[in-house]
Amino acid sequence: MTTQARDEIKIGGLGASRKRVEDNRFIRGKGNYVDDIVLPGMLHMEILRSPLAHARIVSIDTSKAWAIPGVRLVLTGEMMATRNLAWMPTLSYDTQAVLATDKVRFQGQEVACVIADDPYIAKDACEAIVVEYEALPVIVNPTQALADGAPLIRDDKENQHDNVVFDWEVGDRDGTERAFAQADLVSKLELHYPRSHPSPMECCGSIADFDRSTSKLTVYMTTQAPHIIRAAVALVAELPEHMIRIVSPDLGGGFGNKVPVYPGYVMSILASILLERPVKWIEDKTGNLISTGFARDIYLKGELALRKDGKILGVRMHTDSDHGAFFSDAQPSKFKIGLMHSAFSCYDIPSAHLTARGVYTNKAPGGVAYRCSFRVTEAMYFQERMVQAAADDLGMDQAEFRRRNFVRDDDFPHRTPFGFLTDSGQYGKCLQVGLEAIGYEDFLKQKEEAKSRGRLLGIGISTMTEPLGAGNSREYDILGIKMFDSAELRVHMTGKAILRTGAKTQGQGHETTWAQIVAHELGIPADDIVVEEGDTDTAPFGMGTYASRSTPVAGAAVAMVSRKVRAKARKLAAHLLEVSEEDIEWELGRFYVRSSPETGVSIQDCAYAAYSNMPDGMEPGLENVAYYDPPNLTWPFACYIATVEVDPQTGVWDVLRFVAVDDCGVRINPMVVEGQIMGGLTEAYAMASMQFITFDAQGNCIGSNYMDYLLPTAWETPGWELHEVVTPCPHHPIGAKGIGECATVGGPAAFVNAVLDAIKDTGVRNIDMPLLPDRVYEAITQRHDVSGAPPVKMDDHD
Ligand code: MCN
Ligand code: CUM
Repeated sequence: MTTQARDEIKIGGLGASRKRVEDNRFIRGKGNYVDDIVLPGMLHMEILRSPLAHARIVSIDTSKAWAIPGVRLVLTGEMMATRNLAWMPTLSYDTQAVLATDKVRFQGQEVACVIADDPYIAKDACEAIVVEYEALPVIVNPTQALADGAPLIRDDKENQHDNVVFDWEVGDRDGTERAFAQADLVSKLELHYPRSHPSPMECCGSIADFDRSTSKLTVYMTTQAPHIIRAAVALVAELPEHMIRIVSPDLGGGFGNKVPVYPGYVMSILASILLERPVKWIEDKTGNLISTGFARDIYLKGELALRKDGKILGVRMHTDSDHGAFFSDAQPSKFKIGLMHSAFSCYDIPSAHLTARGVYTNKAPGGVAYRCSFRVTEAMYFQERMVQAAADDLGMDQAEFRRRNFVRDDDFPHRTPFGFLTDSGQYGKCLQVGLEAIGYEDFLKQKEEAKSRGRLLGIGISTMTEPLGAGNSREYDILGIKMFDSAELRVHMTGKAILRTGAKTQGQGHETTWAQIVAHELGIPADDIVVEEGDTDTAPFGMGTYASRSTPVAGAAVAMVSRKVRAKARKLAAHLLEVSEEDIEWELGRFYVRSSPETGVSIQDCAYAAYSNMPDGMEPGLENVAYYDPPNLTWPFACYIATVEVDPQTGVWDVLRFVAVDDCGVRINPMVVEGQIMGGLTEAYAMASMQFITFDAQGNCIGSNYMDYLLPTAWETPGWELHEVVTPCPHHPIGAKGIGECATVGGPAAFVNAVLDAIKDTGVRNIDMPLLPDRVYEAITQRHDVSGAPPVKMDDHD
């Protein structure tokens, strides 16, 4: 029989490198970002921020600000307190000041805000506010926070008598101790993963619009999780949920920065309710860099118990994480240090134990997330740095050491040392593809040869599997709300369709890729499907986009809702073809009679029939909704290999080549996947080589603008050589795994391992990121480890 099925690639189905439909408006300058939205009668809000990192507020005099023509409202913490809004709950069961009342606890903290006719008046009025501070001693790292007699940062909290946020542990303490007792060798490493900032091009902002006549509150805002915001506003501000509409329009990048709830959102909402006018708040770049969504800032200590033949017997880890003044990490509520314990998941290790301690410091809230599935970036960086150090300590080839310890292809499902369940992967194969692509053996020879001429070449490998796709509602929730997602599909009479999900694209291309899943399931051309996300009045409930959960969870819901629609279309087809449903077969885009394959109807015929010719008793229309609760996380795998040359005279290092082998299961859109990998690797390179955001001893944030906090341009960025391996996810309806964060998670260790490999003869075990030339030079010439932990004395190396 000759099939009449639609050609899947031609209709933009699974595997088609379809051009991103959203780019049609972006490259024409027709994107619709929060700041593009102008409402009638709209006022503007600006925030006054604290210049000091730790100080008691003696007084705030707003009289001069009120006197400026065009000023409509000046808000202080005291006024917020009368509405019970001076403090708000965080996503990690802590509280965070909306506007400071008693003290300021980090530089850049919100102290007051002004709402005025235009943003310039509001800014001038902020400057007219007089705040008298009484400076307090400042804490900028865990050592200071934990020292005897350290000043108490969170004296607002009853029962908080020190600066410890949590003390937490996971794993098997006794079993791990036994493993270490049996070890031939123990390999140790200590390092600091520095603070970094997601720094999307678009800063945060909101427009709150409260309409007294309808009691409806509409908020346009930069959020990756609009439904969570709606729930938070309903619960915290005690407004009825059906009267709240959160709209997240086009986002100019998120990278995790747009997950938390920020004071600016809350203040614009309260101001709009008080003034009964729309109030717009648009953050500036410095405001974004100093006060929102920092990531990392964690001290890691680790030990691997090793057998002489290279087998890893056990792993012990301790982390001290710096959370800033408020514990506002966005993470599943069970886990205090996110999914840090996903470390070493790709290796077959009998026992592991992790202790984690979090502390408050006088810095902006940190640890939120930046292209990491809840601390996974730190976990994998640490893992791969430790693996390389251990191979060196054993005197074993680093590729061989990994190979010996990888979980084998036939050993799935596999329980990881900390108790996760991984379900699929071909780790050895990915590594092999990478080694062949980089020409491993040849490079090692070249390296030896270069050494004899005084040149320093190095090769760094990073291999990892990471947990992407937070869900499965048994184990994952945020503030008690279970992690699942949803999709709603409505097929119109002519076979065109609209799809909505509970996720929210920030640049990942959901408008393109979700339509491809529908095309794959229903044979409706992707161009005939419009995708909408981000409006809580129309989208079904979902937990939003972070932890690369969209494909694993919302994407699965898209497949499932398409299947529900197909099941109904099958009934319509049976009716049209006048046969019973059992006699109907499906091929892409078409139902046909099994005994007579030429006799069939298209999915579009069925859609028309759903509105014009349905069988007696059938509910009209062709639409459905699916809520999807994934059985497990998805576990993509990646192998990244960098080769570098280090200049011993200056410490400058260049990337010679970079090979990436990614296995994210079935790829919906290979071009979009490659874009995700290239972007992620660029961010990884930035962290490894140049991004530097730190704090001096007074808690001043150094790196509060793009002159100091560097983003790599096309000029500095190395070329990426991409390869793929496909191991379908066994539980995802189309076999896909997440990809959005892999390269940022796994990338940094490849660069750092490569530089340390190049200078291995110095005996240096660690240089903290970023590997600035002066740090590398110091390591080469002084032959000691180089720490980047704050406060960094800027003139140290003169
Ligand atoms: N995809 C695919 N095939 C797969 C997996 C994914 O074609 N097997 C496609 C998806 O359809 C989607 C994209 O790749 O268009 C990323 O999918 P996924 O891995 O599910 O990640 P999310 O969509 O959930 O995106 C979140 C992730 C995170 S958490 C951060 S942080 C990050 C990232 O995506 N922020 C980004 N990538 C970003 N890319 C851009 N441009 N902007 C951001 O802010
Ligand atoms: Cu961890 S940043 Mo992303 O999950 O939004």
